[in-house]
Formats: sequence, C-alpha cells, structure tokens
Amino acid sequence: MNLTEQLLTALKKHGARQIFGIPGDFALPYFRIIEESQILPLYTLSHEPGVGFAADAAARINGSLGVAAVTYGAGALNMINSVAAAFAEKSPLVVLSGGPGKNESRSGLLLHHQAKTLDSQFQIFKEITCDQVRLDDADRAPADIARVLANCLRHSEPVYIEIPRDMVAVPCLEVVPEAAFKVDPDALDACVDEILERLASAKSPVLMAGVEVRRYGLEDKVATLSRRLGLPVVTSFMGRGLLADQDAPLVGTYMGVAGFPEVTQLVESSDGLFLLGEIICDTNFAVSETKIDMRKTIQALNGQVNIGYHTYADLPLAAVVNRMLERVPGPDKAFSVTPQSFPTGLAEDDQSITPTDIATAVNDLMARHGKMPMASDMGDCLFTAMEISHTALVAPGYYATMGFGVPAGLGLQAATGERPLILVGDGAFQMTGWELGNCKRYGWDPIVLLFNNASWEMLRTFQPESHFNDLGHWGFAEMAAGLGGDGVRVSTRAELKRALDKAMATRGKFQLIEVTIPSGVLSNTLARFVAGVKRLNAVK
Ligand code: S1T
Ligand code: MG
Repeated sequence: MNLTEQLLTALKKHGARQIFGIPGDFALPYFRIIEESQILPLYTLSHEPGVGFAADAAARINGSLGVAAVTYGAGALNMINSVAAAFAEKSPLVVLSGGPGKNESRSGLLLHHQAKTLDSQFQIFKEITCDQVRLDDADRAPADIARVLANCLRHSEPVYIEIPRDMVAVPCLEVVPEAAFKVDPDALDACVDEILERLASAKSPVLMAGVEVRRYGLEDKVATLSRRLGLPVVTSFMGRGLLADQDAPLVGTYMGVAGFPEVTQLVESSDGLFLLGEIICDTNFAVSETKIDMRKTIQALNGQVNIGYHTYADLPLAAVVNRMLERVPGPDKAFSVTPQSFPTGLAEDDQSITPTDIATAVNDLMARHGKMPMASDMGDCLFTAMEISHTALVAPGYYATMGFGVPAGLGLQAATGERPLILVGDGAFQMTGWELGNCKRYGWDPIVLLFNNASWEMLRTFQPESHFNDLGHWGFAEMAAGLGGDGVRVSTRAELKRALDKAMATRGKFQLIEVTIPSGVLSNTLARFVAGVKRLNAVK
C-alpha cells in the first residue's frame, strides 16, 4: 500500500469512521486516494470552519477520532478556530493537510497559499494540537503516524498531519499501533485508596462528570461507580448531556447562580467534590455563588489526579475509574436523588414564543417521539438547552465559539445515522447555516430550531446601549427551499407546536423552523446567568 492508504487504514484502526473535508491543489492527490480507496467515507462541506466543527462533533459523539481533511494555507488556516475549539474542549480531532512537495519547496519562488514561510502553518498548528508530523520520509512515516494517533487518543486533543503532495503515493509499510501506556500499579492503588478514603469520610460527597468521561468512553462505568459509591452526580455546563442514557443518579447541571438552586447548593456545600474529567474553566465555575475551594476537591483530568496539595502523575482517567470499580465491587447502594425537573406541556395558544417555550416544546416532542441527539451553537440557544431534558449534546460550552451548531449537527448525523436536533441563533446561523445546503447530497435531514431574536442578544444583554448588536430580520425560512429543505417561520406557541410535529413527520429533507423571539426576551437560564454575573460583578 502507499503512504496515504496506510494513513487511512491506521485512522480507521484507531477508531475514525469518516472524513470531512474540502480539497485544494495541494490536497487533490491525497483526496483522490481517499475517494478511490474507500477506506473511509468522505463528506465534503462548503467552508473549512464547518469541516472542523463537523469532524469535532463526530469525534465527540463517537468517543473516538474525528478527521478533518483540508488543503495547505487557505484551507488549513481557515480552520484554526474550529481546531482551537477542539483543543480547548479536549476533542480528538485529526487535521490532515496537503502541503508543498520537495522540489517546489526548493524552487526559490514564494508558493501560493504560503503565509510567512513554508513551515509557518506547521508552527501555527503546534499551538492548538498535542502532536504534529510532516510525512516527508516514507521510512519514518509508520512510526510517526502511530505516535501521533496514539497521542491524539491518549490526550484527547487534536493532532496535525501534513502530507506533502509528492509523498501521497510512495510505497509505505503498515502502521503498527503503539503499545498501550503502562500505568504504575502502586501509584494507581495509592491514588485510589486516597480517593475512596476522602469520599468515605465526606458528609456530602458529590461526583461531577466532565467531558473527559465521554471522551474516554467511560459513561457506563462512571454511572456504575456512582451507584456503587452512593454518590449523587451532577454535570457542569460543558458536561451537559453526559450520562443522559445511563442509569446514573443524575441530579442536574451545575451552573452556580444561573443554575437550579438545589444543584448549586449540593455542589457548593459538598465537602467531597469529585471532579471527574472536568475542565476547571470560567463557564463551568465562574458563576459560583460561593467560591469553591479547588484545593479541597479531588480532580482527575489530563492524565493526573490532584488531591489537596499533591498530584498523582501519569494516571489516565480510565485507569482510575477501572481500578475504583475493582475496589468497589458492589452491590449498588440504595439512595435516591431528586433530579432536576424540566418544563413540559407547552400551551398551544397565540402567545409569542420565549426560548423557554422552545425548550418546553422540545421536551414534549421527545416525550412523544423519543430522545434525539442535539447540537447547539453558542448563544441563548445553549442556555435554553439546559432546560431540555437530558439527551446527548455536543456544544461549545467552554470555548464558546459561534458557528458550531449546524455543521456539528451534520457531523452527528454522519457519525451516528440518527436524526439530530440543531439549536442555533440568528447570528450564528449567518456564519455557518449555509452548510445545510450539503444535506441533500448525503441524505441528512436535521431539524433546525433557529432562535431569531434579530440580534446578538447575549451581547446586547450586557451592553444594551450598543446598536451594532441589532441584526435586522433575514428571511431564513424562505432560504430553506433553495438549500434543499423545508422552512417555516413561527411566532406563536401554537405555530411552534404544529411546525415541530410537521418537521418530525417529514424525513429526507432538513426542516428549518425559524422561531421569531421578541427582542430582549431571554431563556430563564440565561436571565439567571446574566443577573448572577451582574450581581457577582457588583460585589467585586
Ligand atoms: N464570533 C464567534 C465566532 N464566536 C463568538 N462567541 C463571538 C464572535 C462573540 C459572541 C458571543 S455571543 C454572540 C457573539 C457575537 C452573539 C450570538 O448571537 P446569536 O447567534 O444570534 O445568539 P443570541 O442572539 O442568542 O445571543 C460570545 C459571548 O462570545
Ligand atoms: Mg440572536
């Protein structure tokens, strides 16, 4: 086999299930091999930010590698924000980029798509990936590919692979996956002993499940562990959607002053907070009513465990969870938790629609038709998602980039075959909503709920005096037909209910429901978040 075929075979062996991409002349040679070899299906989209978001979402929902294939320069650099989002949110995204060959690199000419130097792109990607390689030596290629893919999965962070266009078809040996990382059993036992002791001596221990629990495929095990230990479970804002399909004592999502008071109280009063795979960031913890003393928590993240003032290094999350399960064989402890309640029973009247009405309508829809995986963009739609009953959710809950929602929803359907629900604001839809035009080619048919408040409302909420946040009304519903889907604009709760029922009954085409939301009307969750942030800032 040639170098590209060995790379594709290795990607598949490491869990990749599809490739999203946009070619260019530096990438045409390897794209041809992707298409002709059929080792992995290729989905081309319309703009590289969408390619990155779709591949990232596929990685998140599959708990394995996502692959974004682009050309050199204009393609790869156009995807920087998406890769940065994947890096910040610990998503195992593999970036494949075409690159200049040896002769043209020595031509003495500046090459098209070149920024500063021919190596600039490689250097830029070093800042948002955990490992990188340029495949310019066929003898070294198998070991380099094995190392980079192992690091992508081990660290659950993006990696960068540049394929010079004169190398794509050179003969290459098979890629032998690297041996699994060897954990020190004594260190692991010492760490697990201390965790179990701390949890046993705590009066109100709580387990907070973070994104690494999904990234390392540990949701079932963590649900079992929480039952055996008799621990109530919460997720963070970023971790919303975790354990939605497991039998776990899930109380709800911690959002400090913006969340449900009983969840906030449970977390902030805990004397044994066990942060499992949780990113310690502002969107997860900045709006705490009472500042959580992180030194009193147990934090397992990034392959180490911090307890109090000391750290156990080189202990992958899976090793810690597996060892805890061995040490706590069961049976489950009998205890009950009062799970967070969600709004249901939307009144079908001619009242205007609030974001919380949208959550209510979705809860009613899922109660009738079963859960749907969700992709949400950044904006009030993501705060509204916190009011939707637990279901698989991919969203930029920490990096908070707009443009994620629609392409991520396409990535969900490509990766799972399930019909997704996409939540997106009008501002974010203006960025990447056009990717819906690709649904027809691939038979994707997401249901898209477009929160149209004709503004960058999240910004206007904090700075109402600025008129630049007003976006005016675009005819989003009318655009749908031209893109190959169905579109409808709704302004009352009865219209919303009817539109959702029709969308659910219509398969094979995307269904865009443009929901007109009166200016200044926020979801209950965002309203609490804004009030909480303003209150916390006022006391600083
Ligand atoms: N550009 C990108 C790519 N991502 C961003 N997060 C921003 C800019 C800044 C930003 C927000 S929230 C927001 C912007 C511009 C407005 C979002 O508007 P829309 O999608 O209509 O949603 P909503 O009206 O519900 O706010 C975050 C805070 O940085
Ligand atoms: Mg808006």
